[in-house]
Amino acid sequence: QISIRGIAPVENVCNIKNSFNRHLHYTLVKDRDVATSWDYYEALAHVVRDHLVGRWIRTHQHYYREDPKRVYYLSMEFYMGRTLNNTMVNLGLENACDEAMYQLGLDIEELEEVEGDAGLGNGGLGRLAACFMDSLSTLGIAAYGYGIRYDYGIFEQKINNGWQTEEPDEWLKFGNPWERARPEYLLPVKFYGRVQQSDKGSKWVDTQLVYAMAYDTPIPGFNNNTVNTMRLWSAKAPNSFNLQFFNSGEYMQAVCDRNLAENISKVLYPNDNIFEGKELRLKQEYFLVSASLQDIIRRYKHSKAGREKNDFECFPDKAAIQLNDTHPSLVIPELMRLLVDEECLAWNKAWDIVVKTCAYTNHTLLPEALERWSVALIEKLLPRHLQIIFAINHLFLEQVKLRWPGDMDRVRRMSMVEENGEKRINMAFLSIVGTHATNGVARIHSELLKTNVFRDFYEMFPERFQNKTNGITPRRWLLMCNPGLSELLSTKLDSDWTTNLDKLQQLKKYCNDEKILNDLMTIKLYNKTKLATYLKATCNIVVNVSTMFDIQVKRIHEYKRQLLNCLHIITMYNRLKRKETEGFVPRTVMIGGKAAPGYHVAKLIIKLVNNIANVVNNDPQTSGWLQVVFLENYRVSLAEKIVPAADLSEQISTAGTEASGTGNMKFMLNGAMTIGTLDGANVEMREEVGEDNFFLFGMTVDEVENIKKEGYYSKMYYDQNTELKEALDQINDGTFSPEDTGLFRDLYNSLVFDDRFCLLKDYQSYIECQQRVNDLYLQPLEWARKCLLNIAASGKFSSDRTIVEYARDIWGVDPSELKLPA
Ligand code: DL6
Repeated sequence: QISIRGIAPVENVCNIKNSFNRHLHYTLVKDRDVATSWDYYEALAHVVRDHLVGRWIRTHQHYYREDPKRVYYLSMEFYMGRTLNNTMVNLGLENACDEAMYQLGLDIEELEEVEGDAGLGNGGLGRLAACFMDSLSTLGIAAYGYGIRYDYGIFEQKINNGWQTEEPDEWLKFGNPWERARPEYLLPVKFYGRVQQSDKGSKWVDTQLVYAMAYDTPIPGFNNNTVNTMRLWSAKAPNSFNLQFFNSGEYMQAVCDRNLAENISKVLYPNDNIFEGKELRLKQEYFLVSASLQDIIRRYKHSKAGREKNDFECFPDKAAIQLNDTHPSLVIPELMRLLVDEECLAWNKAWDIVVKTCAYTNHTLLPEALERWSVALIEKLLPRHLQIIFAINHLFLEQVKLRWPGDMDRVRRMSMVEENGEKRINMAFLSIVGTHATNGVARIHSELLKTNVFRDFYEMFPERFQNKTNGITPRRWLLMCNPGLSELLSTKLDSDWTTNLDKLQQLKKYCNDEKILNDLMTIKLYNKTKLATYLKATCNIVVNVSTMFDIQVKRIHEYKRQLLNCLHIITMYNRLKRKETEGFVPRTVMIGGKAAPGYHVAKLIIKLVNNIANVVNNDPQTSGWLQVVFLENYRVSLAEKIVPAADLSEQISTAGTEASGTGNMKFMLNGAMTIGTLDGANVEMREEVGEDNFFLFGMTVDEVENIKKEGYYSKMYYDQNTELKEALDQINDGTFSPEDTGLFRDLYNSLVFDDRFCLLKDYQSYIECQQRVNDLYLQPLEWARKCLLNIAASGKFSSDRTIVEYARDIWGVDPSELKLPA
């Protein structure tokens, strides 16, 4: 395989070597006799970072001078993964660094492997934020990401005897060369206390104080010298924390208790699509909101516009705040509090500013994921905010009454304050009312927002509802992770295809070019071999690269239906046991993903996959035909190895449950075929590539709705389908758990007697579709042709396209093609 890394100018290589040696010596205080691989990685990271600094400063000088409207992306998660390779790619330093390391007797790929992932996210929502940061910089938009610098990111998953166990993610253990702490800018964040009412207004008093300390990470654009900032907040106790202990002489106690305040940014909540309702999480959300808004307002007041006008009149013209799900939705009452209580604006004026400035992205329809905070908890932690939320709700419901006089049921349905059972605030309702735009993340999802969960709100504010189909950054998810394919594309397409991904369409004309189809298959085989080598080296798993790599990697969740995949594996296994091998394509099925630590069913699913693997992989009768692999500790850096190696991508959620999915796009871009339902972005992927080039199965959203309305009895499908019954009975009878025959009974019962996500109904259609996958794989050229067509049709799913749409339709800013000086 030829590398796309070209030839670097000699002087650059020389400079990099000098700089590397200087950092090893002065920054790391090591020589080559004692340096560890981490030292080498860190020295190289500093070399690369040095190239960022000038661009970073100049970008912000440029923003200060030009005073463009700023875009603020507030997110509780930024799932960044590794930084070194991405920075080299975006700055065009890859070749020179590669050569310099080579000349120093080091292997750059080995150094890259030393870096741990910045795992400050759970899954799709956090990774989307990371892709957006890359696109915002690449598009020259004056954007800032605001989040929390968790000391511990998403846990490390270990598999012990088939079970998931969690270990803390100590990502900061050796330091983080990419961030810059700003201890000089501590911002105060208040909690608890009470509200003092007087004729001068409301005052929040007797509060507990915590400081937010900024850590800045540079976000370079691709080849445009723009470097934006991701600012993450870390909690610091003030010196006055627990003053009563200091005063009473309990110095040790007082110092130890500083931890209580600093725990706010200690650890990421490891839930994906599940709302837990814990006080510490609410503290985290407010911590992000309060610190970020203070920073945003400070920047506005110091900007040209803020200084000239000296009021908030043009604040919405100068700042757009995007809420990544409802997690930062306290922005709405907090900005009201700042404008009304602190800046003394009239309520209506302030409300107008809040609505014009903020916008909300919804990422899920699952009821268990929607944030509904207990009123009692908000009252305790943020008493003034609760008053403000009540006032917002009151004024809003007055509008509802005016618009639909006498429709009290509608008023009850639309109240942000839920009164049945424990009183709760529905944060999605607050977010729709307090912003000028609400968007879903794929067309089908955005439609469902309007017709299902938020139907009343759509009727009230139809103009606020939009769609912004998700995307992924082609820099990380193609250029960086698949150099072989990138090189092939670069020889066939216009050179700017990485920033104009629609140009992948130009590939279409090669769909019958056998040479190119063969090249494509050679690249795939190379990527499969690389993954195989990695699996052997890291987990001692041997896989056969001439089998079909059938891959499902994503968080483990019932709605994503990893169990449907299991039913297919068991069905294949049973057929092989019956010697039905004719025309059977040997497969390696790989499943990976983390389960939320408190989600018992998800953890049981992981155990089942591992136990099935145990049985199938040790059966000499099926050996060579079928292998099952559970991929431990699935994360961004592992995805970068898996995605380019996939033949088949499994996107098999029940229609109407996956808001978008973004893994599906990564596989498509890297030339895998998709087997999937009409759910999330699958719908648009299929539309782009054409129905002949997508393996579709399962019910549509309407069919799911209807079958549920009519009364869905999954047991009927179990009774009627012998292969399905056989597989389920095996799960139940201990075939896969001989040491504890009842182990999977709960899984069996939930499928046969409840089956919330309709696996049994979709089983037959899935199995038949998998047969079509099998049959196509028997025709390698035809398979390759469809893979090529998938790559060619994936341009829409660049996050650059997504961000251009946000910029135009929601934020009112223009991308800039200006290349800043290096
Ligand atoms: O929009 C990013 C991503 C989607 O691609 C996934 O389909 C969706 O499940 C995920 N949603 C969440 C919701 N979390 N909460 N709350 O992670 O968003």
